[in-house]
Amino acid sequence: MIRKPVVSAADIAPDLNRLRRRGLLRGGLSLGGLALLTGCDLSTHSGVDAALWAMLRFNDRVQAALFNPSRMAETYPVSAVTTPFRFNAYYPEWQVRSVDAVDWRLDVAGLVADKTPWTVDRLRTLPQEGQITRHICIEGWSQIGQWSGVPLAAFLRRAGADLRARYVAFTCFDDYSTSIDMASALHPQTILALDFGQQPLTPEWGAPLRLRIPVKLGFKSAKNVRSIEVTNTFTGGYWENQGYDWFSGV
Ligand SMILES: Nc1nc2c(c(=O)[nH]1)N[C@H]1C(S)=C(S)[C@@H](COP(=O)(O)O)O[C@H]1N2
Ligand SMILES: [Mo]
Repeated sequence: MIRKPVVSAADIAPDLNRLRRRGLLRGGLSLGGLALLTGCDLSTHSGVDAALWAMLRFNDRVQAALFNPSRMAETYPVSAVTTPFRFNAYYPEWQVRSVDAVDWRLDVAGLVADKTPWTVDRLRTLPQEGQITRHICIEGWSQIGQWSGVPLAAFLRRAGADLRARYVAFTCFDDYSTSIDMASALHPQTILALDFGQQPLTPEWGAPLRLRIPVKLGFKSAKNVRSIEVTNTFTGGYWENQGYDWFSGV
C-alpha cells in the first residue's frame, strides 16, 4: 500500500459523509476531531482507515446496546409474498453452487459442547418455526418471503453452545461469510431455514440451509451455509470486511 505523507480533509470527506448518513457523526467533524475520537494517527491513509474502522466498530457497539431482543420484525399474510422473488448474491445467478443435500453436513465449531456435524434429516427432527417477513437489501430494495426451519436459539441450546459468547459466525460453500452478535442470534425470529415457500430450499435460495434473520439487513441472511462457529473473536464477513456496517439491524 502506498503511504501518502499527509491526508487532507477532502480525502476522507466521502467516508465522513457515510458515517454522518448513519447518524453516527453530527455536523462537521474535523480531521483533528476524528483523531481525538478514535485515538488514531491521521497523518497517513492507513491511519485514516484505522480511525474510520474504529468509528464503525463503535457504531456496532452502540447498535448492540440499543438492540431490543423482544421487538419482533413485522410479519405478513401469505398473500403478501413477493413473486417472482429476487435473487441476489455477490455473483450472478448462473454461478450458483449446489451440493447434494444427502452429502452435505453442517459443521459446528468453537464454544460448543457437541460438535457433531448435522445432516438435513437430523435438523428436521428439531422444532420448526415458520415466518413471512420482509427481506431488506442494503442496495435499496426489499421483498417479502416465507421461510421455515429451526430457530437458531434452539439449535445453539441443543448443541450446548456457550450462550455468553459474543458472536455466531457463518461460513458458506460459495465462499461467503458473515457473523452476528449473540443477542440477535437468540432472537425468536432468527432461524436456520430449510424451506422457502413451504418447499425445501433450492440452491439459488440457499439450499440446503440458510440463515434467515429479519431483524437485520439481507446480507446477514447467509445462504448455502456450511459451518456455524460460536466465538468471542470478531470475524467480520464478506461485505462487512469491505465496509458494510457489521451490526446492520433494521
Ligand atoms: N452465501 C451467500 N449468502 C448470501 C449472499 C451471497 O452472496 N452468498 N448475498 C446476501 C445478500 S446481499 C442478499 S440481499 C441475500 C439475497 O437472498 P435471496 O437471493 O434469497 O433474495 O442473500 C444474502 N446471503
Ligand atoms: Mo443484499
